Amino acid sequence: MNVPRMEGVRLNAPAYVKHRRLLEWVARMAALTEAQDVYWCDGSQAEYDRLCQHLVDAGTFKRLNPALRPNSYLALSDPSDVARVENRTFICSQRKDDAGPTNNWVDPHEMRSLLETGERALFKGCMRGRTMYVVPFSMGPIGSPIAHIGVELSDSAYVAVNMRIMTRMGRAVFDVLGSDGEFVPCVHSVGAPLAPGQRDVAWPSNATKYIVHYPETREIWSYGSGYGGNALLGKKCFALRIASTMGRDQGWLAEHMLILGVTSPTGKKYHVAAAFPSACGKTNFAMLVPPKAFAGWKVTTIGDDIAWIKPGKDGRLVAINPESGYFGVAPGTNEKTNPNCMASLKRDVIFTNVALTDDGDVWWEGMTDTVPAHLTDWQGHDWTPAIAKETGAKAAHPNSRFTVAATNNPALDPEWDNPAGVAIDAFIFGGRRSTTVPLVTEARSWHEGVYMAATMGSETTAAMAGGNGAVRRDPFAMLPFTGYHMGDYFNHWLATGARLQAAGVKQPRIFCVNWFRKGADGKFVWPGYGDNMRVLKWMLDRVEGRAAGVEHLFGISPRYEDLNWDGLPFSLEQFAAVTSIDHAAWKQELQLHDELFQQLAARLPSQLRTTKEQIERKLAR
Ligand code: SAT
Ligand code: MN
Repeated sequence: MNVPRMEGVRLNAPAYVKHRRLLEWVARMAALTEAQDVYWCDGSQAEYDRLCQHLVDAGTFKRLNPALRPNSYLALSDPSDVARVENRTFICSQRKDDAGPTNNWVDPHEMRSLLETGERALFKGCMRGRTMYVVPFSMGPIGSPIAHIGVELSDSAYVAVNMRIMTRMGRAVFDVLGSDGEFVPCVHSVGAPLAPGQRDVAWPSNATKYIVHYPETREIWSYGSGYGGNALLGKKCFALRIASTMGRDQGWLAEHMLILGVTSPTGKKYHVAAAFPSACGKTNFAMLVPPKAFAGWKVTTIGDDIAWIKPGKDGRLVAINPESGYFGVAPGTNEKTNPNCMASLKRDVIFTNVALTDDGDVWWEGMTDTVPAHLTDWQGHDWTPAIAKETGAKAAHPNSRFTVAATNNPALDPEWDNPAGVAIDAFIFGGRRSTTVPLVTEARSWHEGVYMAATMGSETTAAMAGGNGAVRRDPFAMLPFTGYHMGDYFNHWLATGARLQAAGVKQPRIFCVNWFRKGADGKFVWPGYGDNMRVLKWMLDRVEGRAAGVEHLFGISPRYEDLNWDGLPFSLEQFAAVTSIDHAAWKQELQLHDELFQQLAARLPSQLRTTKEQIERKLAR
């Protein structure tokens, strides 16, 4: 085959790459970015080890004490590059209306001029002095009918090694791609070209950031950040923003959902997909350890962040986890809140922005009851409990993260890698609300469930730059991740339910939960974590038609006596504190629903308006 040539740079493509369009694109991007050289990742362990050593040599990684945390590293980012940047995230569809009012939109021509074609385009020469890594990856088991392929070009070795954990990355992807397979092109630069002889910094990045999606041509361009979802483009950019538009066009769903398996003591297995905003406990829920009173129940993890859901052979909705690792929030993770996660983190981990102990291990707020006497904090400064008390400085950044392979998880579901996916029995939607929203509510119909999910609110967290605890509407936990008009997205969900019904297929039940109600003392009332099993079991019993509950304003909830309280002292008063429905608060809540509906009015499905009117009528009585 005739391999494209480039001025000055060698393409270095391995002989097994037969995809002409891909080769031409890589050559074009290397020329645009003026990368110093091009390296094709094969995904091998030897390559991973080599790149990690390179990152150690560059000062980006610190190797942790191998006796305490074998084969693990700590990266400290630039203090200005610590979370997803929602206000710098763009959906550049041809028409502004298709991006909708909840997305930042820029005309694609204008954006291309800014990034690629204009005289001072940001990507021109942005990789000078750096290597361009070609990172081929499959979102989902390689070859699965639910999976899709992407190729990320990045000038960050940190991205390459994280992508190896988070996706099925490497040579096998090219076998699936063949000479003409479909892939989503993803271009990423930290935006920090090096002049000849210029010394690099440990965490190169740029104050100017653009996280850009072209939904029609299914392209991703990311500039200026090296952190998480801004830079690991398989995750939010592809698996949610681009995939949600693919799903709309092709009749499937790309969702911000964990997927778990639950096996009952009689051996019956259920699969549940649950949507929560970032940093609201998806990883903990996906790895839940049932309390002692639930002996015989077992929860297993299929995914902790994203679900791709397609109609299976029998018409039921089947889901895969498109990822192969966890990029989870470290603070608050400990032996009590998530023992399976702590076990997963024993070795082979990349930690980012947690604190370093004096013996070369990691620590974060909430990891242990006893706080170490001295640490190096996430900004590389001395940290002691006394300093923290005085300045409020956190040892670990609130959005500090671990990257670890799913295969490290002792609770990994045997089906997690099954290309056919697992059939979904129930959907759960949950926000972080200190008031108003009850512990659990079952929707009486698919459209009532869509209403609940669509109007969900949540207090913002450190996962988003600027997150400060204020309540915002976060429909389906997808506000920052839906790649098209949110009204169309609601329509797509309604249509999915209607399709199931028309095919005579049982629709998954829909539930709405809130683990985060607070008491007058400002503390969480519900114990959460493993005790969420109590609520999960009620939901599965509802699916089986054997649990009771009461109907109220907007759905069905359990009474005190409908939940199993074995082993948990939880009073009726406490139960009331997490389940009460305050009519005055709900009147206000419905005004917030109304604000969202007004914003989306042009494309809002009428069923949602009707559902809202029904609730309002009941409230007025
Ligand atoms: O988007 S990230 O992968 O950085 C984490 C999140 O917000 O869920
Ligand atoms: Mn997430």
